[in-house]
Amino acid sequence: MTDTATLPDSPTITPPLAAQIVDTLVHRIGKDADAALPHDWLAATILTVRNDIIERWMESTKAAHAAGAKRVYYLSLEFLIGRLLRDALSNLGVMEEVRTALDGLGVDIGELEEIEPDAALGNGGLGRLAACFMESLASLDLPAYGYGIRYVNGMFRQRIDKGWQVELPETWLRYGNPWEFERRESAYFIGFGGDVDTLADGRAHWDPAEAVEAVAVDTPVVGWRGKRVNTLRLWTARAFDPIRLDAFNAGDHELALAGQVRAETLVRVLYPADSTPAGQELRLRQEYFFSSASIQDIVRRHVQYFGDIRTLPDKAAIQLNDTHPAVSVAELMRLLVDHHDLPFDEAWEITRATFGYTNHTLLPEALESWPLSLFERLLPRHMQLVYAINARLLKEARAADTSEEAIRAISLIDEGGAWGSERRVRMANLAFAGAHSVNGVAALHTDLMKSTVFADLHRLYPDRINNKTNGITPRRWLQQCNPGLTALVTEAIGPAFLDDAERLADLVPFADDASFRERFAAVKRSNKRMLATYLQESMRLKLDPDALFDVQIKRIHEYKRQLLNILETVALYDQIRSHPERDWVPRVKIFAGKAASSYHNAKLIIKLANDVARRVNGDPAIGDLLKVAFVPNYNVSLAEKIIPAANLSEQISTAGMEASGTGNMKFALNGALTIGTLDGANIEIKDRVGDENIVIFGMTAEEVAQRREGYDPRAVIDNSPELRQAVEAIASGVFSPDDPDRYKGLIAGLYDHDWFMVAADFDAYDAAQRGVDARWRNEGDWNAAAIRNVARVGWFSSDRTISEYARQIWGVM
Ligand code: T68
Repeated sequence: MTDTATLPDSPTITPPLAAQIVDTLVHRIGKDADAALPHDWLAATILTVRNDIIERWMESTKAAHAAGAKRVYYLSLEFLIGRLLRDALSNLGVMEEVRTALDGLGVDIGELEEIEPDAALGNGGLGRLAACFMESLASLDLPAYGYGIRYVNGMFRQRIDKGWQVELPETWLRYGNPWEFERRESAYFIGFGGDVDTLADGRAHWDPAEAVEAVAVDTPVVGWRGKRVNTLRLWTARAFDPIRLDAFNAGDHELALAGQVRAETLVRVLYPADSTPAGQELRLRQEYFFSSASIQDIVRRHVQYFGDIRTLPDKAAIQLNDTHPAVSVAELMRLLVDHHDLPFDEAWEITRATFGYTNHTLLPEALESWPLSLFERLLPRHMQLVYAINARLLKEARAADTSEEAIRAISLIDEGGAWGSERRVRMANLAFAGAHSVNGVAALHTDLMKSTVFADLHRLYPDRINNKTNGITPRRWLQQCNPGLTALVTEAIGPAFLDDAERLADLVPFADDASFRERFAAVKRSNKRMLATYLQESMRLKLDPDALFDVQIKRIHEYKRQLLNILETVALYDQIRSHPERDWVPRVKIFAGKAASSYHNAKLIIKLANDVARRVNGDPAIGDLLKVAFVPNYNVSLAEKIIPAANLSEQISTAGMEASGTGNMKFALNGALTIGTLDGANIEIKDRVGDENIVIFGMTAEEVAQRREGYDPRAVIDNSPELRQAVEAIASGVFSPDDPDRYKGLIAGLYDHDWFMVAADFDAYDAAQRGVDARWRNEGDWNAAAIRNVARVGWFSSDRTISEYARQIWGVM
C-alpha cells in the first residue's frame, strides 16, 4: 500500500488507515472515492477493519485448540445482535482512529453506522440475552460458540398505519453481509421422517425419508479490548440436489425445485411469536435442523481433537437457551448410541453431564410441547429414545416413592386430558431430565420454578435447579450507546469500570456532589435533545427535552401491562384537563414494541396507545404538559437511542410473570429511575440501588396468587373513581370516535376476569406516579437517585452472569 503522504503534490497527510479504506473501496467494491455512496463506504470500512478481526479470530481458535480447552456451546434459536460495526470498532479500541480516517475522506462515520442493518434474529429478551452472553464470553476470554439459524428474514419490520401495527418483511441480507463467512467444509446431513429398522445385533438404524444439508455460516464476535474473538455459527439449509433434472425434463418444474424450496423454507423466517409456542410442524423442523447440525458439529470437533467420545463432558458444555433446542438431548443420545455404539446408560451419563438448560418463562401456555404423532412422524428414532429416557426417568421416580400424580407431572409424555386431547411430548421435562443443571434467570423466577412448574421434578432432583440472574453487556448498553455518560463517569472515577462494571460503585459518593449532579443532568438533557430531534425527524413529533421522559419499550404483552400505563395516562390527561391550574410536571410518555402477528389484544393495545396519543397530542388545553409517543419498529438500534434519554423506566408486569427482564437493567445503568413491581430482576435491582432510589408499587407474586381467589375486578373498578373514569372513556369511544366500539372487548376483559390484575394494581400505580412527580420537582434529589442507580447496578453486567455460568455450570473458569 502506498503512503500518499510521501507524494509531492499531496496537500494533506493521509493516514494509512484512510488509504487502506480507499484501497478496499476501489479493489473490493469497485468504486472510487468520488463515486462512492454511503453504503459503499460502509462496506469498504467493514472489510478493512475485518482484517484485524480475522487475525485475532484465528489466534483465538488456535490457542483454544493448543490448550485442549473445554469449550462452551450456546444453543439458541434466537440471537438478537443488532448492528455490528460500532460494537466491533469500540471493542477493538479503534473507534477514534476510524472516525478520523473517514473524516479525512469527507465521510461521517455516524451516517455509516445508521445505514448498517440490524441483525434481528430474535424476538425480545431471550434473543438479546444470547447476544449479550456471546459478547461477554469473548470479553472474558472463554472459548465459545453460539449456534443458531441464519434466518433470511429476521424479526418483521413494524409500520404503524393509522395507529395499527402492520408487519413488513425484514431483509437484512438483501445487500449481502460483509461480516459472515460460509464454511463449506462444515456441512451436515439432516434427516426427517422415514422408518427405524432394528438390526440383527439389536441396534437401530434410522432411514429418513427426506434430508437437507446444513451449512455453517460464521460471524466473528469481538470481545472487549479485542482480547478474544469467538464464533457465532448460524446454519443455513441447502437441498442435496439443487434441481431434479428428471422432473425438470419431464416438464414438472415445480417438482424439480421442490427440494430446494423445502430447504430454503427451513431457514426462511424467524417465528415472530414470543411467549406463545409456535405449534406448527415447520417450527419443530427448524428446531431439529439446527439442533442436529450443532450437535453433529460439536461431536465431530470433539472426536477430531480428543479422539474419545466418552470424554465429551470434560471438553464441551452445551447450554440450551430455553426448550427450543431441547431435542438436542435426544439427538446426542442418538449419535452416542447409534453411531458411537455406546450402551444406553453410559450415553445417558455423558448426555446429562454435557447439557445445561435455562428456563425463561413460567407462563403455562408458553411451555413447549409437541403432539406425539407429529414428533413420531418427523423424528421416529428420537421418539424411541424419548420413550427409553422416560422409562428410566419414571423408574427413578418410582424408586423415590413418588405419587402417581407426581409421576404424571414428571413424565416426558403428557398423556392427554379427559377431553380427549392428544398425547404430547413435553420439551421442558426432556430438557430438565437431560441436563445436570436447570437454571432460572432471576431469584424470584428460580424460586417459582421450584414451587410451580418443576415442583415434582425438583423434589426428585433437588440439586439441579439453580439461579443465574440475567445481565447485560455494559459495552453496548453504556459505553457505546451513551458516550456522554461514559466520558463523565471516566472523568470522575477513572477508566477501571470499563473492565469491571462493578467498579461503577466508586461513583456513589458523587451523588452528593452538586456540581457533578449538574454535569450528570447536562448529559441526560443532551441525550434527550438528541432523541427529541430524532423523533421530530422520524415521526414529526415535537417534544420538550425538559419534560420527564417516561418510557415503556418492550414486546407488547398483556402480562407486561402496557394497558396499565395507558390507563394511567388517560387518567392523568383527564386530571390535567379538569385542573389546568395545578402545578403539573410536564411528561412525555414513550411507548415502543412489537406485537406477535396473531396476538389480537396486543395489537389492539398498540392501536389504543396511538389513539390516545392522537387525542392528547392534539389537545390545545394540554399543551406541553403531556405528550404521548408510540415509536414504530422497536429494535436494538432504537433501544440504543431511547434508553440513554429516559428519566423513568416502566417495569410494571404482574408480579410473578416476568421471569427477569433485562431492559430494566439497561435503563438503571443509564441513569433512569425505575417504577416497577416486585417482579423478576426488579427485586434484585431494588436490593442493590436501595429502596429510596426506586419506585416500587403493587402486589407481590404471593399476593397476586392469593388475590386470584374470588377476585372481582368490577368491584375494584367501581371503587376507583380515576380508573373507572379512564375505563369508561376508552370503552365509550372517547379515543376512537371513528369506531366507538373498538375497545369494548378489551375493556370487557378487564371487567370479566382481568387475569393480569390491572385493576387491582391501578390505584397503587397511580399514587406511585404522583410520587414520581413530587420527586421530579426536586432536581438535586432526582439526579442523586439517578446517579446511585448508575453506580450500583454494575453487578447486572453479563460478565458477572457469565462468570457464574462458567464456574457453577460449565466448569470452565
Ligand atoms: C424473556 N423471554 C423473558 N421469550 O420474558 C424475560 N419465547 O423476562 C427475560 O428477561 C428474558 O427472556 C431473558 O431471560 C423471551 O424473550 C421469547 O422471546 C420467546 C421466543 C420464542 C418462543 C418463546
